[in-house]
Amino acid sequence: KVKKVLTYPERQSQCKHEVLKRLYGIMEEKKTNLCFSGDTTSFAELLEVVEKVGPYICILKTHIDIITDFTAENIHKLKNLASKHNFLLFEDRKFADIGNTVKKQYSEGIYKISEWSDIINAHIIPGPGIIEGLKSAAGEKGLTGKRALLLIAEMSSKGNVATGEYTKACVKMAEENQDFVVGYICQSQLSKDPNFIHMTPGVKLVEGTDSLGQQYLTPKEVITKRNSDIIIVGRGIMNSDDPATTAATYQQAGYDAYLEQCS
Ligand code: BMP
Repeated sequence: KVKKVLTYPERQSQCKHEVLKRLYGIMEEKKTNLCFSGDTTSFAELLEVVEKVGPYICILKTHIDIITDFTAENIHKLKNLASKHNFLLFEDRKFADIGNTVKKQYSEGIYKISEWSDIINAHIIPGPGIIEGLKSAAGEKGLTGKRALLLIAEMSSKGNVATGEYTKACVKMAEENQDFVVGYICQSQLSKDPNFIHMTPGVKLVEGTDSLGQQYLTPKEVITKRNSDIIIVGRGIMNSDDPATTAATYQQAGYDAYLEQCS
């Protein structure tokens, strides 16, 4: 039987970006390809649930702008949880403006995302200037190599237009900016190059939809059929009665699927 994907240690040694090397290291050590999307409007609740699911995840994805009780002190607590449980922070800001604007959105304002989020993402609608702008903001804070960008190549929602030529243009832009772009938000594998990781949202233990266009695939489908690398799970964990046990279930499902892929 031919192995379909490289193992995490193989990818870690073959990729160039420091953030990606760290991520593969965490995935191997903690045996997890689970990213938890902590989509709550309460920072207090976010900290509480992350304390529980921290041991099972390699990344915490946030939507910092939905939080009503934002404080720098809470960011400090979140960073401490990330160190304690060894996971990366990914602010799902979906930047989508010209370079000069996103540069400020990334580093300034209330949230100062570049100061705490290891990973961010962006739409490619504005062209490569968006990548340059974000990269220069990280550079000005002395964070070159410590911050990385994912490009949104495909989406999970019904009727989205990130398909075909758009997705191809996204792959091209990623390949031309490997010093900062480390992968994709996508629905299936777009590249076999270990310098690019694939993260897939729209994941639940049972396939289905929500009432606002979200479409769900299972961890097994995402990892073994679509050859993605990371499963992103929000409500599947957040709305469960026991987030820790549920996160462990997703971790196991995702990791078993990976083992099946690389054995
Ligand atoms: P949930 O598992 O609760 O449906 O959450 C999915 C998360 O992933 C949300 O935070 C959403 O903003 C994000 N997301 C998505 O659902 N589809 C995409 O194509 C891109 C996303 O970032």
